[in-house]
Order: sequence, then C-alpha cells, then structure tokens
Amino acid sequence: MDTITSRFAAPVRALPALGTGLLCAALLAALLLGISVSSAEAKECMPKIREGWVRMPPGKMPMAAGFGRIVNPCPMPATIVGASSPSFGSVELHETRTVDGVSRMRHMPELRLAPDGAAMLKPGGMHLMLMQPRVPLQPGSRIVIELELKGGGTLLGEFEVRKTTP
Ligand SMILES: [Cu+2]
Repeated sequence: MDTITSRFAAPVRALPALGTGLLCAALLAALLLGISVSSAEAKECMPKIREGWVRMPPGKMPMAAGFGRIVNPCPMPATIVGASSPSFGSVELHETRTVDGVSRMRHMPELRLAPDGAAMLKPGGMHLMLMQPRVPLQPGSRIVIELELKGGGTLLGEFEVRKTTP
C-alpha cells in the first residue's frame, strides 16, 4: 500500500517543481524583455564633467575656450550633441588639428563617449568654443556650461576662469 501511495505521490510532488520552473521562466522572460528597466537605470547613470576650466582670452578677444574631462562611468555609451551656457551667446564643441603646420579648428557635431570611457578637452585638442560673451570674464569666477546628450538629458559643468594653463 505504501508503494502505491508513493507512486501516486510522485507526480503530485513533481507539480510544485514544474510550477517553480514556470515561474523561473516567467522571471527570465521578464528580465530578457526588461528593456524599460535597464533604460531607467541608464537614465540614472550620467556622464560627468570634471576639472572644468576656461582660459582667459588674451586682450579683448570675443571668444574663449573651455577645457576639462568628460567621464562616462555608465555601462552605456553616451553622445554629446550640443552645448550652451548662460554666460555666452553660442557654445560649440571644437577640435584643433594641425594640418600642414597650420593649426585649424573644426566644429565637432558630436562627441561619443564609450561605456566607461572619457574625453579630454585640453589646449591644442578638443575644446568648448565659447562665443559672444554676455559678461566680462574674471579670473577665479565660475561659468556654467551645459552639454546636451543625444536622446535627451543635459550635463551641467562648472568651469573656473583661469589666466593660464594650470
Ligand atoms: Cu575653437
């Protein structure tokens, strides 16, 4: 009698196990399809502007350059597609290149940051071209520059005005 009971009991015991398996499959599917979950996490992770500074232009030049480091600590790539500042009428991302011994600047329509990557903005390389100043630049003062990210979102950076390269 005992043997028969256990024979019948076996499939019954198997049912909860099957149920757990289905639940696991459902969870796995939710994880695999959980694109909304991962993008919500990605939105919380944002690139950051570090050690921002603005070089005081010589004399009364109507433009200045902003430098610093843009770091992307996120597992997703990020692309900077624009820049602005309350202190300037126009801000552009530029790259300086020496072609045939002549230093030239070119407007960069976008700057891509790899996951866990960084971009260095420094004299002689990439920089933020700050044009049409709305206020006179003072050494030691701070300027806010906003970088626009592809797909929405902005990065706020503080840039200290300095007379020379640190
Ligand atoms: Cu420039």
